[in-house]
Amino acid sequence: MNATEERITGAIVRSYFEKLQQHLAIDVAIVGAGPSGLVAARDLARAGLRVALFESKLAPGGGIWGGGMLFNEIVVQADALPILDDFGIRHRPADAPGLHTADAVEVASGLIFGALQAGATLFNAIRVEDIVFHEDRIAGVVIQWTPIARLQMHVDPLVVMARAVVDGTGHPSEIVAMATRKAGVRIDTPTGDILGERPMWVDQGEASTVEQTRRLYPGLYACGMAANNVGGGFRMGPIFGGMLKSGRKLARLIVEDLRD
Ligand code: 48H
Repeated sequence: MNATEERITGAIVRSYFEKLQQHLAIDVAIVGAGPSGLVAARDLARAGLRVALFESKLAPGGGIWGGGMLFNEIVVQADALPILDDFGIRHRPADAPGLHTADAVEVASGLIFGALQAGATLFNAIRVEDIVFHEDRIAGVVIQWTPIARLQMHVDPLVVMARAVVDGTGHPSEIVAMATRKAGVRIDTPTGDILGERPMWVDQGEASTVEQTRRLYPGLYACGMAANNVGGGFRMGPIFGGMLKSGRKLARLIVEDLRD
């Protein structure tokens, strides 16, 4: 009979290995588990697609947790409340027409739980450090443990192949930057390149976040602040309706594209 210690380790190793092995070639790889990526992951998983989120931090949730300047409340517009409702996340009317508040910790944990319960798989503490580029198509992500990247250890990465790769990395749009800088591809913007985020203008930024959520190149999509940065939109601060709606729109687009 094995000692309990050995059985615990064995259970974790076998279970994680199985999870990883089932996600070496998937339908959708979402890079970044912020609000837009988490909403997209839930909708895509519910549509029956095999979805994995890769999050470089230990805790998924991106910029939700801190609310506005560490006041851990966020604001959501009325038209995005159905998305919070789908996750069972509570909200309250704010003392301002059309605006509601929600506890940032409940939103972050609720979105994470909802995405996983729907069937998406989340790999945390894993950083996407490169993309796979095959004959004019983004075909997967190159992954590495975050601590290895942080310590700058010379360790080669592994690869996950995906029919769709989503840049959900927030402000820097890291994955689209890799596509334009390293693969040299021209993406679907007026210049063929990333236009860059503009200063704060809430209404404009919220609208453009959703508008700019789209396919940028075969196999490559962006959502949330990454989409906004790519499309040259304004920033909007701690209001999250645009991020939630961006995730929902992205999932719909990918479901349509992958059906073809
Ligand atoms: C793996 C990575 C990598 C990588 C980054 O920024 P996020 O919260 O994402 P969004 O776009 O869904 O939400 C944006 C929102 O939080 C926000 O910042 C707003 C509304 N700002 C307004 C304003 O005016 O400032 O999350 C992105 C996630 C993070 O958790 C990163 O750790 C992760 O992506 N990430 N994960 N590999 N290479 N790069």
